[in-house]
Amino acid sequence: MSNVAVFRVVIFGVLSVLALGARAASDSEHPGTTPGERAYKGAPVPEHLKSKDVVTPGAPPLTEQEFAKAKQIYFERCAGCHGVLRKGATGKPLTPDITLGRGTDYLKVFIDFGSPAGMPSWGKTGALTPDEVTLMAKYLQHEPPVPPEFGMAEMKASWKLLVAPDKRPRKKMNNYNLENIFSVTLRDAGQIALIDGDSKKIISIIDTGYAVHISRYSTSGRYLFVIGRDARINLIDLWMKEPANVAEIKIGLEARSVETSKYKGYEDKYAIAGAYWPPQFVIMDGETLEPKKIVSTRGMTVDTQEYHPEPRVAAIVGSHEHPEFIVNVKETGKVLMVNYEDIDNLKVTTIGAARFLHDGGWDSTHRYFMTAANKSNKVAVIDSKKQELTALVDVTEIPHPGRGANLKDPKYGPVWVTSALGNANVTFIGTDPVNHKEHAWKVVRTLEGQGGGSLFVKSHPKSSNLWVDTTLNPDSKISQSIAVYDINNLDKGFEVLPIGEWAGLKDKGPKRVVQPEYNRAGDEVWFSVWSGKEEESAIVIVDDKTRKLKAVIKDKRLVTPTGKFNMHNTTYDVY
Ligand code: DHE
Repeated sequence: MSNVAVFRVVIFGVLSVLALGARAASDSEHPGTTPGERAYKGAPVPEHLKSKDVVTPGAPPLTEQEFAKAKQIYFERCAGCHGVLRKGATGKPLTPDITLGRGTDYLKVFIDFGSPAGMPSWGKTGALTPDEVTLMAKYLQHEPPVPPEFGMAEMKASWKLLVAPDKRPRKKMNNYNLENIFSVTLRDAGQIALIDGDSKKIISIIDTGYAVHISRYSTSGRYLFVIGRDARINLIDLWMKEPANVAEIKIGLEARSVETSKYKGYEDKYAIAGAYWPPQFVIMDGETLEPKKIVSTRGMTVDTQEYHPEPRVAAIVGSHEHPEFIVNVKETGKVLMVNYEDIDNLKVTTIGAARFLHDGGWDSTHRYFMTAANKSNKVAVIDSKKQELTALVDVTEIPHPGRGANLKDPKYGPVWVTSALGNANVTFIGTDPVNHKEHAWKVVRTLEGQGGGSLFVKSHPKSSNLWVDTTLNPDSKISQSIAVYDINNLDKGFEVLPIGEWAGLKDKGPKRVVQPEYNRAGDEVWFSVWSGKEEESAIVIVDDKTRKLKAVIKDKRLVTPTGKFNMHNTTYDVY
């Protein structure tokens, strides 16, 4: 299978519960792909299983136990691509109006053998037994069970104000240099590690949500917000002697994004979180997480203008130009600019972009939000000042920038960079419509990286390096190393640093190298070396100037480290 085909399988078809700690998948499930790759699309949050079951007339009969088992398999393996309601996302729709017509035998063949469009061969590879394949073929002809909604009453019931604002310190009570603190996702532990970037020592390990995902900071840098895939948000007060949780809430059954208000005059005032299920976002008080306003994202798609019942909320950024949150709605392909000046009379500007909006970040001026519509192979440029779409830039297969990287291209001026999951391209887009008008919003340069399966790129205003990971590449040599380019000599190609090897881990493990992140000074780059839950992992720190190994952080508490969020760089959008 070609590299591109492998990545298609990985990205669009593969669901696994491994990285969420439920069940280990054997390597034979998808030859040539690592468990981490299989895990990437997995979205199995157990609470979906509380859904209401409907047995559909005309569909093959199933016992209660069979229905329950099939439902579990569906949520663990299929929902990430086909959607909880099976209306289709990156995978095809699988509602009974389609599946009943196809019938059990047809569906069995599809599940058994997969498709070139990216459906994995679940039966052939042994991931599902023949009985399970038959069960799923029957189950798909029934109405999709609908997980429960999660409104204000449920949010309020889950909300815990552990330390009220008036009981919190009035000044910083510790000696940490907060500007250089890192919040590190310990994905399978459901915790974050707070690491002091100066001493490189773990300050504390703090319990967070299930399969914890990302961290963001309030504008003052005092509060840390962490979101788990189970839609639990933890608010951590970094001024306490021992930073700890001061509030907690669940905003749905499944979520990925959290952000804070950044506009002048609203610093630390609001937080927002976006859910995958139910499809909605919620604005909360920034100091207590008290939920204030919930907004559903259900609605019409940007292109064919059909109703989509499950448009998930992907990346959210806080605008610097207006008192607004900018919210990516994935399946409808819309970017919402949510004005928080008057929450009771909420104004939302809806910008049509392209379907499958996922991740993204600011250009260097913090005016333009550059965001990937990944399955559409486009980067949307949103002008946060004028509140409009500036451009939709065509890129190659499956852009995945994280927040992207900003740098000054010697030939084309300021550019924003993304790598890709589907191929080795590292794509530069011009971002300066004033002094480099002819290059603005155009792909000005495409470098060939180590391979596909890249998740994150990173640079820093003080650095002349551009770092590109290849975390999900099926070749372990590539997934365990990093490519680094000299920005002033881009045609020279990249140097490869064996970060996984430098970690010196005792277990064999996958040692995937993921998400470069700079320290406050911009002279060190931190990488996670991400192995399995039972294996040793590490953080490897490289000197940015010399590209030599500077330090390795190893600790038995560092279980499956992935994202790392430096306080200064995250708060001020330095990347
Ligand atoms: Fe993420 C960001 C969704 C799997 C690590 N991830 C994001 C964002 C979204 C998202 C929408 C943008 C948030 C924002 O900016 O507000 N991620 C998803 C998924 O739906 C997906 C594909 C599958 C899933 O079931 O969750 C997924 N993500 C992963 C991983 O497997 C990663 C590699 C490891 C992990 O810790 O889970 C992973 N995602 C990250 C990281 C960021 C992120 C580190 C933030 C990058 C940054 O620099 O801001």
